Amino acid sequence: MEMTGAQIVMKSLKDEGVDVIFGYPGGAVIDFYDELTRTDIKHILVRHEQGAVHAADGFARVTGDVGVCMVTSGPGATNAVTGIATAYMDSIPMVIITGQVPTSLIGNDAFQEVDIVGITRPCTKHNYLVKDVKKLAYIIKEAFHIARTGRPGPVLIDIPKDITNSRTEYEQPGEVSLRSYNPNYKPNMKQISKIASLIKNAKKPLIFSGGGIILSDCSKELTELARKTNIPVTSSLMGLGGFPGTDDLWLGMLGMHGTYCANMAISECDLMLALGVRFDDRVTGKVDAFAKNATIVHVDIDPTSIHKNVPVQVPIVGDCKITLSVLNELLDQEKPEIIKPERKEWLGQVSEWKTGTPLAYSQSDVIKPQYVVEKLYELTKGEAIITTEVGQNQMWAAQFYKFATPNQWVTSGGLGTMGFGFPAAIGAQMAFPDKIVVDVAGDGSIQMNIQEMATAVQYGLPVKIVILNNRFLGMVRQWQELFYKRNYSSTNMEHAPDFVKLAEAYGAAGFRATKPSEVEEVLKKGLATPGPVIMDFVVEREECVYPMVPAGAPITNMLLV
Ligand SMILES: Cc1ncc(C[n+]2csc(CCOP(=O)(O)OP(=O)(O)O)c2C)c(N)n1
Repeated sequence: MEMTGAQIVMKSLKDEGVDVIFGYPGGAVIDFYDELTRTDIKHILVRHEQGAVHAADGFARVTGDVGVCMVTSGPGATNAVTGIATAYMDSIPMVIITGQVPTSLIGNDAFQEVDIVGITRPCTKHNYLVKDVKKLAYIIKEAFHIARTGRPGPVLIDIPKDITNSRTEYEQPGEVSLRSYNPNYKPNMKQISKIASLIKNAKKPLIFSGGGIILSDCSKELTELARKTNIPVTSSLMGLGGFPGTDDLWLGMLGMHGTYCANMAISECDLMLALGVRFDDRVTGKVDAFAKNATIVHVDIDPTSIHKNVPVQVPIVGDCKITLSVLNELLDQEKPEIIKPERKEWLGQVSEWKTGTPLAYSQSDVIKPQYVVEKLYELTKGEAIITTEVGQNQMWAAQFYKFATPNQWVTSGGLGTMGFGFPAAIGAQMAFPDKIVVDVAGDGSIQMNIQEMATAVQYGLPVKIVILNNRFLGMVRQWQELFYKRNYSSTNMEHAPDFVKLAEAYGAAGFRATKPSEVEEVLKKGLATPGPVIMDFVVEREECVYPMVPAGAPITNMLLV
């Protein structure tokens, strides 16, 4: 059957199982938008292209599916770049469709022309400029395949306007086969038996789990392994929720704002099982001092991440889920007492660190941000999907909300993008209309994409925003306090909108708490109010996130409360 490029795009999206896309129209994509009305694909019209990409990203993070967004050429495409880089850094499967000027005008400085393929080459897993409408269907299929397989990531397809409205005989594309791209899922069996014997002989073993555990959907296998072997677990920011935050073996997050216990344990362990992690500098601190007594096993789907930042003794390239299932089976063949020793000394030491130096903050007559997160955890019974902005708000959410399940924690870990949380929450809420979705925000970050309030209102998405309002760019102010002699250069944010009125201006509800005694009441009211809500908590201005490891220091050098 003959079809236009625009029709092929819609058919291909349907064939990939896409039922929602986030986007913003313009001349170069107007044919797609025209065609969209003849499909049952739901389109969410955001207010800024960055919002569209973060929303598709949030959708992908909570569902594990590919998130899809569509933006126009030129400024539409460049506005999307921050979102694309955010997804790339956190390995999130996404397909971004951009419009492009007609093929004949490419390179002519045409109106709204930009080389988005060139611009996004370093921050996409792969990208395409479509030059032939006959290849369009296959390219889309390939893009989805690349986005969701191996180490997932964003894939961009740039489609010139003439390709969109030219016609071709449509043929269902065959299976994707790429000579140069064959991710290796199956781990080396010998290496896995090596892990089993290392576990048997280790006195002080530790599991360090990362975002790979969430992406490969193996939280169950990880939990089984830890409980079967009595090995304590810590994780990176991206790994939160991969292991139940309420389990006795859970030590909390490690790294710059990790728990005392996790940072001590990683420094003292003799065996580290690093699963789906990339050894970010926020985790390792000074690399030479990182886990220097440990034999490190590193399992990752991406061969280029192995030995990249930290030398490892047992590298395993493969899928975490397959690796852990095989390892669990192997361990089951051994006597239980060998596999699950009491580990009295090690677990005793770990528990001493944990109870001796827990996450702490002091109460006062001003609202403490940590208290707000603790109350939020209590009132949502730990079951909400939590997205965050970036800064202190993100770290307090990571520290004080105990994530029990994967895909419940949505944060920009790699790029650290302010303005991510709210649109990501919109994407998450689209995926799960009946779940409670809360964006924990700073007063600075929320102003970066607050315009999406109109989107939330238009589509009736009941996202709740909890602003920890310190009238500062808090995290930068904290660095200035601790390392720049309190020279608070350009971090004062006293001039902000009245967030309650702002919510109302958009047609949403707003509540404010200024005293600790009002926190619970405002949270209860905010959570119970239908539709989108802003809850503005006027918190202690100069509260700091602790523990804190100064940048580049060994992670045992923690500044405590
Ligand atoms: C787009 C972007 N610009 C700048 C930064 C640098 N930065 C990191 S944290 C931070 C402060 C965030 O302030 P706020 O949103 O008020 O949150 P708080 O730290 O006070 O919780 C800044 C400016 C960033 N991460 N992202």
